[in-house]
Amino acid sequence: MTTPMEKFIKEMEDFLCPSKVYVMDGSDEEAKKLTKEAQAMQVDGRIVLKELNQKEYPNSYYHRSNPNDVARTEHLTFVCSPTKEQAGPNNNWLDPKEAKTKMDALFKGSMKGRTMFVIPFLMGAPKSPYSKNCVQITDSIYVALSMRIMTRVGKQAIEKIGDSDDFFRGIHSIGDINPGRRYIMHFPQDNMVMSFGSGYGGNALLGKKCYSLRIGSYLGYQEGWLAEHMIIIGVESHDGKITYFLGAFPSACGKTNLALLEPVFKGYKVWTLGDDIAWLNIGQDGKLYAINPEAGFFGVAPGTADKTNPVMMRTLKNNKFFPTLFTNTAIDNSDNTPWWEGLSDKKPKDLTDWQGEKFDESKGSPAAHPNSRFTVSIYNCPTLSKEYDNPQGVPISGIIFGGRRKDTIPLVYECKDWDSGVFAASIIGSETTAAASGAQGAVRRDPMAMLPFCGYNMGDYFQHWLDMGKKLKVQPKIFMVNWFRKDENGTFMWPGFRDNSRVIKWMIDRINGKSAAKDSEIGLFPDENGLDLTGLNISPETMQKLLTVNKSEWQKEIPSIEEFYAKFGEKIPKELTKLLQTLKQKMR
Ligand code: OXD
Ligand code: MN
Repeated sequence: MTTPMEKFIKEMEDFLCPSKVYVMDGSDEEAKKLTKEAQAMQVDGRIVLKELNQKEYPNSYYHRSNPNDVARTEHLTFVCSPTKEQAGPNNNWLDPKEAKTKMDALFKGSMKGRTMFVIPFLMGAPKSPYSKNCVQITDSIYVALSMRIMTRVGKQAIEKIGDSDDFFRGIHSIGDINPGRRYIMHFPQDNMVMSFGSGYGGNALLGKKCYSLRIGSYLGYQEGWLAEHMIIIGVESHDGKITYFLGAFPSACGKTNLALLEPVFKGYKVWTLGDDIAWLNIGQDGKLYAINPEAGFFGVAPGTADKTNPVMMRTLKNNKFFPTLFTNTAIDNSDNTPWWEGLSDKKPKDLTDWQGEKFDESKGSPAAHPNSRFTVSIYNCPTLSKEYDNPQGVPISGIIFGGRRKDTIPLVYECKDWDSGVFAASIIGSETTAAASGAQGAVRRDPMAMLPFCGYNMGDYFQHWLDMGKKLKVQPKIFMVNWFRKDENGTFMWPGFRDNSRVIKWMIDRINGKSAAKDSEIGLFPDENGLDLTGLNISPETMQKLLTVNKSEWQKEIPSIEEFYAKFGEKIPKELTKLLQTLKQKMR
């Protein structure tokens, strides 16, 4: 008997016309074989993988992409639900029939002369009741190898899927890497994504943003759970107790640094469970539980260094899981190691830039692409939590939301209850960065850091958050943070990085009822002794500025929140409209 998975593979083969079909088993031998093949193979006029210095960076390989394909392309990303209203103003929408016709025309015969890789994979641990079955088709060996790092690929997935028809279908082809023929189309009702014309992680590793967030958020809405753009960490305090947190920040706001943080305090330790995506379910005990559906990090390289993220540097040089990939960084020719801005204070003398040219500083552009990335297994992370594979996930006590704001938003405040937390998260604004193509530095509203990733109408999504709160017997505390405030001279006021652990320590004290807080118009602030600033050279005036509500800044903020809410019309839950009115009155 043919299983639904076999039927899908056959249909794809007949439609895409590859010269070969290869079903991945996820073994180490397979990874070695594919890595070797990729080193001998040219795609789009470039060798797919080059070996890096194996002593400095064991098991590491270098990939350079087409310069037109270096980031997520939100304007080419569509959610094709039956109606435009279901997709909401937060998504580009196309009628599903029209979208399929368009994509079929691009895909038909697109794999001629290429290998069609079939990647059976799981999002989540095999024994988890919350994990999901998936199959991706791709004609990119780079994508196939990356998927093996980022998800659980192969036998375990094939076994779990068995003869079931219940699996996500991801259809991907790099086509001719032409932005004019590039689309990432989501079909939430069909549990399917079709992605054409890009090999970039966020567009092509379909388990990541496409499935785990856009399709996942829709499934969560249907099934009573949440798919979120969040890190998961366990923070061990001096008493040995571990408090689990989620953290949501828009792309490139230091999420990965926070996920691998080394606290400044003795006896404190951060255990890492995830740096990008969390799936949240309500456990039998009424608490919120989180799993990380992914199995690797796809992190931004620039800015990663021993000073800013020593644990990630150790992860990248750890050779346990094979291979680690670096994409669009520069290369230091003196020793064949990857290099990026921020890695060392001094620039190496002989660099090849991310486009393969000899680096010429006088041109004024960076050597590594600002969105250059590493793809590395989470099992290489020395601070990986022993609960990472726990099928039930970990119980969450605190949720941290933040954005990159030079003004308005204080360093930290605690929301008074779940609904105020949902409100605060629904109005997050952040200055845009290089993770998505388009203008950089403008403030855009990015509720829950999910604006580019919510696979349905965000008004319904807000309601779903409020409803989840009602179902929880124990609601985690919700905190808002902003590590990025600047003074009048444009200098960061808070040191950030490891010192962010001071803020987290206060949160743990709040969770355990050990620290008082001061009330304000927006929520609760640490009182005079709340934040442990031992050993930090920061003036009381700066702390005062970091922890106050500036009414005139908020007054400027409110119209843009109103404008954002207005886009969703009646879909914005009444509770949130009321909270916005209250905020407005308080800021008068
Ligand atoms: C990412 C992103 O790649 O958020 O994680 O853009
Ligand atoms: Mn992300």
